Amino acid sequence: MSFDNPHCDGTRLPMMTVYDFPKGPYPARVRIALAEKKLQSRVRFELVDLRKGEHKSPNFIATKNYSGTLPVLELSDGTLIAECTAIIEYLDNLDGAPILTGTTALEKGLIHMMNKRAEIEFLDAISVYFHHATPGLGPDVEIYQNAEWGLRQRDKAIRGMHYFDRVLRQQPFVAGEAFSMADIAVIGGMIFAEIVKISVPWDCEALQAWYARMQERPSVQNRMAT
Ligand code: GTS
Repeated sequence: MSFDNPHCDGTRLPMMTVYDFPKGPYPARVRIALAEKKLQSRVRFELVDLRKGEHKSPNFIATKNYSGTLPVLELSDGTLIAECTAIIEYLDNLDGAPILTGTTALEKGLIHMMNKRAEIEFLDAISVYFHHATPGLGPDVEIYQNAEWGLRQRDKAIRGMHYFDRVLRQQPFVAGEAFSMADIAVIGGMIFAEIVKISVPWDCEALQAWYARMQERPSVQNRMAT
């Protein structure tokens, strides 16, 4: 166990490692959560180069994440937590004062529903489009592609944008009245949409206005600073 970072009260807290690809939309979710929780000084980032397929190497799959995806959080005792939602849940509850995942039963239920919906209907759909209907990570990494499936997922993601636009016409944040990990998941989708050049439909004004507000948050703006 390493205790590298002096805490403000002089105590030393154990460091965590994030296996990361800084420009990636999924790693961005964890970077934003770390900043919202002011935990950046508790982590070191270790680059896993997706373009070289390092996340699909037998060693990475055997020792870090069976699913062969990023990000992965490694605790100082070697415990591994993969999946953005699980990582954010852990980080948010570390200090016993969650601000991203809800405190009441109702908040938790709504946040988890909208977070999952953001993944299924938007972010994951764009990811499938990227890997199947564009060159993706290149021929050495993309060993199976199905362009028709990818294009269907692009259409699904655009429908998802219209859905979140309707949601955001009714309420200021994706899961209600407060910023949460569900907003972070939709931000991940917006980042991925920019990368693959899927434009936000012109009539999704509430989604655009919400994203402009999100981009003003220091956690979103400075997510690649570390
Ligand atoms: N369900 C996973 C999660 O929520 O963590 C998905 C993670 C994921 O797809 N991560 C991307 C990945 O590893 C990283 S990035 O595209 O955002 O940079 N993709 C590589 C691949 O081959 O799927």
